[in-house]
Amino acid sequence: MNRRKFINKSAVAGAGIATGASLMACNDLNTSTGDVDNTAFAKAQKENIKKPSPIAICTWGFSGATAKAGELLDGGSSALDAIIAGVAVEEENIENTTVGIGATPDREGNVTLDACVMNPEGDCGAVLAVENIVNVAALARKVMEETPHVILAGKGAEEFAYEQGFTKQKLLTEERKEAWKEWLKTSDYKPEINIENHDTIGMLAIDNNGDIAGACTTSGLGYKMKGRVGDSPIIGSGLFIDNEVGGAVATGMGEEVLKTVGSFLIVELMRSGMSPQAACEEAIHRITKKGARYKDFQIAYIAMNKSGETGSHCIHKGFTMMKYQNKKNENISSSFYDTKNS
Ligand code: SD4
Repeated sequence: MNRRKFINKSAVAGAGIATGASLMACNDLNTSTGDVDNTAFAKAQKENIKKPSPIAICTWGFSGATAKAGELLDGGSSALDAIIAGVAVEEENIENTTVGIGATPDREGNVTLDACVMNPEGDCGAVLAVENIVNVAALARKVMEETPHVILAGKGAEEFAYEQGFTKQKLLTEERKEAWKEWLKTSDYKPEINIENHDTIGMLAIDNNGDIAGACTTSGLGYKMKGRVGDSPIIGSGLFIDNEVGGAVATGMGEEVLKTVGSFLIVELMRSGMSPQAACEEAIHRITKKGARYKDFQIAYIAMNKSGETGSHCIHKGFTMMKYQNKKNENISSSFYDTKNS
């Protein structure tokens, strides 16, 4: 058996464990190409999975965001509409120093925002390093729906926003300006674990139809270099959705998420049979196994699969995930890797 066929057979076995032996028969190898017949697999998976009642989960303790998304989902909104409205709560929250208005600037004093969205059809949109626009997740959705492109960056994204009717708003508040001036005295770039540099909101939702969408929106790391973009608007790293399988989203030190394409990895691990929890743990392990550097940064993942199971895992103690389902809005402490130093 060649290596490719062996991998395909392993994937078949994994999927069988996860979703029942009845699926095994549907994962026939196409003997001419050696590929798993994914169409048959997806169809069987759909038929076998009981639809959960709508769920919204998000990174950190943003209860207002999941409450908003949950209320919309319960009222029959699509997962995409619900998450755009949900994350907007934090984009418009002046107290959140890592998202939207009131965010921490780069080292030159400019607030630049990154965001992306993915819909159940597998389409995506992203905006990078955008200034003067608050609701950048909604803007990323416009890129997805109104342009032939996936990513718009900088001035181009900002100009497109005005064409689409977004208003120009000053994102740097007096408080953040003062804090930045204070920072300039040392100019010490040192993102702190679980402190204000890590409050990105990533949200995943499953709606009444059982369809999954996701969004991620952030100002990135405080006092970053001008032009720096992290993982959050990069499809596959900060966010990934496959409506046949589930979704995942990241928060924390974006450079390390980018190097391991974390969210795509989690979705692919779930496809091969892992639970959302186990898949998040493996994605964190891919980072921590590289060496002791992980001691200096936090990364957290949350994930959800098609049957509504959720999971989260992070490097250091202190990360929480919000989960809304059936009118219950809970803040759940995440499991973590570094039990020795946390
Ligand atoms: C970034 N991942 O730009 C983002 C930062 C973050 O909470 O998640 N902050 O690297």
